[in-house]
Amino acid sequence: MSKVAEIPAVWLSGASCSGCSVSLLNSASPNIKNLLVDPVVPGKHLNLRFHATIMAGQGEPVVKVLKETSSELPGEYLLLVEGAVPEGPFCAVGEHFTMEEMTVELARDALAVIAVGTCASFGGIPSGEPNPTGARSVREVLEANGISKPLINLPGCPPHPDWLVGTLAMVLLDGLPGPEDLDPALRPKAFYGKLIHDNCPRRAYFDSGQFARHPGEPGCLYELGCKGPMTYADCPLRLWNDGTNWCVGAGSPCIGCVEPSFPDRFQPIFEKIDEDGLERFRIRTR
Ligand code: FSX
Ligand code: SF4
Repeated sequence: MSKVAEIPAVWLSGASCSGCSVSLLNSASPNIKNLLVDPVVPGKHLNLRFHATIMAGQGEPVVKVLKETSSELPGEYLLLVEGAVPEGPFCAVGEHFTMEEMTVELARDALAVIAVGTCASFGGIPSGEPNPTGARSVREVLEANGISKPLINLPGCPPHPDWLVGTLAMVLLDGLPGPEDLDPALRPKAFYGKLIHDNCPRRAYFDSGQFARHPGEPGCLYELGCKGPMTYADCPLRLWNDGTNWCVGAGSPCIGCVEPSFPDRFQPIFEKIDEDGLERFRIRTR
């Protein structure tokens, strides 16, 4: 029987709602059992050594696994982080380490870091104004600590499971993505390369000036706060919940959850973005 290579991975959870984990658990193909137990791609299996929400173990023994991963497998493991990273005492891993310390320690010796979700990628909701815990994105924490590890951002509040599973499959098949595979916000272009607005089934309404005035009405949802014209993701093509539907398809404006501007610059969610919001969006974007 041919040998299956084990790719070690550890998953840290910072300031978040755990929706990123829940979204991953909803992965349809492969399902979560396939992902954790079977080879993700032929000959390569992901060995998830630590994930606080889904592992059976607890207490000191599992924190030991985390520490051993960095000391015994330097340069070999993937570090996945969900949630933003608050300042010292506001978030802990086990009883003796802050989220910040553990993120820095594990990132230093990782093969690469994957920020799962908008909170980890850009700060997201936990770092929204006034940000009392000083929560930062993984990128900010790495930069502040002089760590220049390969970093992939997979935003979304939460991210589509395919974006993570597909990225893991790409890494296992072809190795780490090159700069040409990522956009300036370090998102894989394969999933975040297209503007929502350009693939929206309501686009003809927008072009002909037919705007819905109330949720549930036909028409373009721009006047109801849709951020599709500023948001890059493949939701209208991929759909969610195993191809069932997506936000705009269900009558809700796109809230722009994959963008660095989310949530502060895209608020109020259900109001048309004003000129000030548009300008701030233009400044930070491509
Ligand atoms: Fe953040 Fe993840 Fe939003 Fe929640 O855990 S990206 S709050 S859906 O889920 O970190
Ligand atoms: Fe664009 Fe949103 Fe209107 Fe769709 S509903 S056409 S994404 S503004």
